[in-house]
Amino acid sequence: NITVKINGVELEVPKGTTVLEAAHMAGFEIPTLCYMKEINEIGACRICVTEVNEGRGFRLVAGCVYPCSNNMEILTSSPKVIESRKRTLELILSTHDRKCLSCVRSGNCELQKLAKDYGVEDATVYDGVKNEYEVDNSAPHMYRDNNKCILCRRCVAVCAKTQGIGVIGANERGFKTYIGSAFDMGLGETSCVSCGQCIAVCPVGALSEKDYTKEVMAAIADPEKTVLVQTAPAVRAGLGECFGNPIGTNAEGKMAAALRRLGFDKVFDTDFAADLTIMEEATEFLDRFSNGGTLPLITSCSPGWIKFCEHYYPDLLDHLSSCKSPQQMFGATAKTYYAQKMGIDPKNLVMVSIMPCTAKKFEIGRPDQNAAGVPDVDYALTTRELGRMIERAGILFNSLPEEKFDDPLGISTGAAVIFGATGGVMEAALRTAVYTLTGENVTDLPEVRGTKDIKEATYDVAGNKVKVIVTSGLANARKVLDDIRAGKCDAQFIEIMACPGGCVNGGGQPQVPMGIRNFVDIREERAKVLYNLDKSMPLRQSHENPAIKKVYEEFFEKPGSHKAHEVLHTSYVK
Ligand code: HC0
Ligand code: SF4
Repeated sequence: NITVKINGVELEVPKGTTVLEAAHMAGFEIPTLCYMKEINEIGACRICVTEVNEGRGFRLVAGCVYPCSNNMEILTSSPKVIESRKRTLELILSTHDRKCLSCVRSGNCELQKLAKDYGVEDATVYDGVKNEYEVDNSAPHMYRDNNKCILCRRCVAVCAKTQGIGVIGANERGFKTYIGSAFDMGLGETSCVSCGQCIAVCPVGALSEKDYTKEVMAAIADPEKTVLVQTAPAVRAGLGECFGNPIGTNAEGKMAAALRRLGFDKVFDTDFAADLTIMEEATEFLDRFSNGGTLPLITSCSPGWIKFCEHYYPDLLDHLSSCKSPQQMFGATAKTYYAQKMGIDPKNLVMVSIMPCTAKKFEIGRPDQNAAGVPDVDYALTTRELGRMIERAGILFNSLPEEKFDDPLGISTGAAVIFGATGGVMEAALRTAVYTLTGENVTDLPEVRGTKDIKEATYDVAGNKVKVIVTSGLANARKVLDDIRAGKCDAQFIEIMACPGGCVNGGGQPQVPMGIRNFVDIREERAKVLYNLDKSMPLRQSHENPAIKKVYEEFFEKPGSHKAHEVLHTSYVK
């Protein structure tokens, strides 16, 4: 260990600790714009400059990458530091669009906060020539407005390193530098998988999802339409953050209340369809397992992962489960079974889903997702879009009562709610597969939980060895897929989610400032909400869901039936 003195506070830190980390340990935040721990350590934005003295007088260094040395003195907010950071901000703002009034990030923009904190009263001091960019809206899920980009390269790093995709990078040089795709293609022409991880880490309003809140409000106001809403498991673990609640707040009850007050005719839960997915997917797994089908079977509910597989591993498509995702199963069931039951023409039924995900916007437009002859789902909004709708409607979220979902498509089990965390789909599927084979109810399977990059476990089920692998984040998925390709994978069942940590950390979840993300594992905090909900529920196995039993009795007959295949399954594009 070495000793450092930070703003007069003496502290022992391990060798190799950066100035930024040491300051954090001592209770001081050093602001950053580009720095992402282990992902983007480029010391480029210069917002983290800090004064250090290593015996030869104080000088400014980039705190995010500069290592502490023994007896170093550190000043994190001296007049010189403040002045330097302020000048850097003025320079960044001199080429920035500054349309902050209505910017989608106004209020949680990291640049706006720093401009306020550092008293940048005149953002025009360094104004001169400005580059002007056209907004890229070619992708199905998002737009890029480089007029607001500050060249921090967080998006570039997350796309290349966390997701192993790398479809964005810096084009041109010097003052002309801008972030885009190779050959200046629109993002929609590249192999972008719509995961939205780039949006989740953007500090400003340069990247954002395509917003369909106006269209949804118009549908609600249309007396001809019955508007149903479903909410993904992970949304309840993130939505509270939009209203100032701590990371890891369970917002389920207030969310249901808010949706009702927004005017949705029925407030349903994607969790119902997650249970339905388990019935279908566990059946598919057991069928492949006992009848020599293609193994390992790989889960198919994460549309960013599906697109990734189609683009990069088309030779492995036979491994994918044919199950539609719960979002799509929900829409398909609502527009067939529920519409029939209620005597509503599916054409007048509008299905809105609230998702922690931006790839769901792409998924709703995929072919073969129209069980009733109309799209299974009409609008997929992100958690953030729902947050904006609630705010715009003047609903006081934090004072809402806790309400419940509507029947029957709001009934679910603990197995469904854990879908939103990495390993959850696997755990839920195993609960039902084990029951089917042995008649035993198992609940907690800790081996597949948690945020380790690649998790493996082997279970003994009725005398059969079943090996499973769970991974999330597409760079991790590549490793598993390369093993399958090389014939080196001996697992029978694999769960893959596109976003690291699963849907709780989806590209549509509330943005958390990097100053917090670098020190708090948001994947874990949000996942806890889901595992606690699971534990608290009376039913924790998909096959015990009474509404699921009923929908099979009245409509699908049994899992894997002809009818189920027509409505709930799909195919993929090589
Ligand atoms: Fe997920 Fe889903 S769990 S992908 O991660 O399977 O988005 O939360 O809604 O569809 O249920 C996202 C989350 C879902 C789906 C479910 C699955
Ligand atoms: Fe890369 Fe995902 Fe962003 Fe597409 S959406 S550019 S794949 S990080």
